[in-house]
Amino acid sequence: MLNRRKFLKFSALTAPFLTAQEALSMSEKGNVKAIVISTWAPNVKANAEAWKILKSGGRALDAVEAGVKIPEADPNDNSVGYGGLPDRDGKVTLDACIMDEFGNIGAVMALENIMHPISVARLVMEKTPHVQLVGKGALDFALTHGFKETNLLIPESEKIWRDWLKTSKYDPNKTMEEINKRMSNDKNPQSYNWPTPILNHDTIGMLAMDVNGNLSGACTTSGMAFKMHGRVGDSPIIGAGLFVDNEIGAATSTGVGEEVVRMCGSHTVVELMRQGYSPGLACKKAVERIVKLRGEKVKGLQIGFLALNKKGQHGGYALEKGFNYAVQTNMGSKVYDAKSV
Ligand code: SD4
Repeated sequence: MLNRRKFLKFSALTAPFLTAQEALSMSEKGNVKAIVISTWAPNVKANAEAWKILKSGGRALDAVEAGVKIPEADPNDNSVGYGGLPDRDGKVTLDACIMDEFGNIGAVMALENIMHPISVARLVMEKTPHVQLVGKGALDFALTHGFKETNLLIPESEKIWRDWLKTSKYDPNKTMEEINKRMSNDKNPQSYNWPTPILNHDTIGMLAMDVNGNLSGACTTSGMAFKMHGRVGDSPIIGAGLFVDNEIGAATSTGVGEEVVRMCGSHTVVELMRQGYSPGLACKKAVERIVKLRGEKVKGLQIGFLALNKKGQHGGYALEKGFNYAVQTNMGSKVYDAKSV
């Protein structure tokens, strides 16, 4: 398990002008330098995998696919892929999407039993005339292309789901709080073998720019724990959970997807960057738009945006405290705390 404190933390500044932090990944003369950024601190591991490709001159698209496969296969990440918390029927259903510098897109939604939904999403993009496949159709497509079925529900997730069934209350705000409370009363909390407190929001949204200055992004998740079977959030929806415009920048989101879908979150962030806002300020403006629209309804919910522009500047902003993100450049790996409303 990653010790988050091992990493230097910086405050995510969001001034409209270029901040020291946002300048970090730019070269002095404005030459393109590769960079990869991901939602949530534990994804330094995902960034490191993506970086292997970027540093050897590889394509951003290949980097983001390889990068997000790390949490997809990690049972310690309870919001992504294998080990993800199930829906209320006890099924782990996965959502993922990918977008490249040419505007090519692919997504899968409510996909079951496949360890790497991001690779299926990429195949949807590259091998079909469509951009999205859902449920059984997505599974059949994956199997046709050689993916193997795996049971993604690990015993720890199943135990937490069975515990949740006792009350069956769906409240994205409180679900994890209640589980964590119960776990701390558990005589043998280590039986979960998970980091505590358990989070409901380790979805990975990854954005990368390669040495040629091209942008790509990927987003993959098991979605909100104990969601209705068949529910799809923001993560696999291009424009909501992810958006890339190779002229401007890229953005991704994490948190309660319903609120992000409502205002086409990631697309909004990219459009704000087009208007001249820095990545951090664009994310802030998007969060403020949600607050203006929804007011009390989003009180206590977490929603976080992360953005990268063509200059390699990055920034994030969230509704609630606690959102952080990981950055990897040739200057190393860092974790930043994003500011919040
Ligand atoms: C969703 N946005 O399904 C996702 C959840 C999330 O970390 O970000 N979890 O709504």
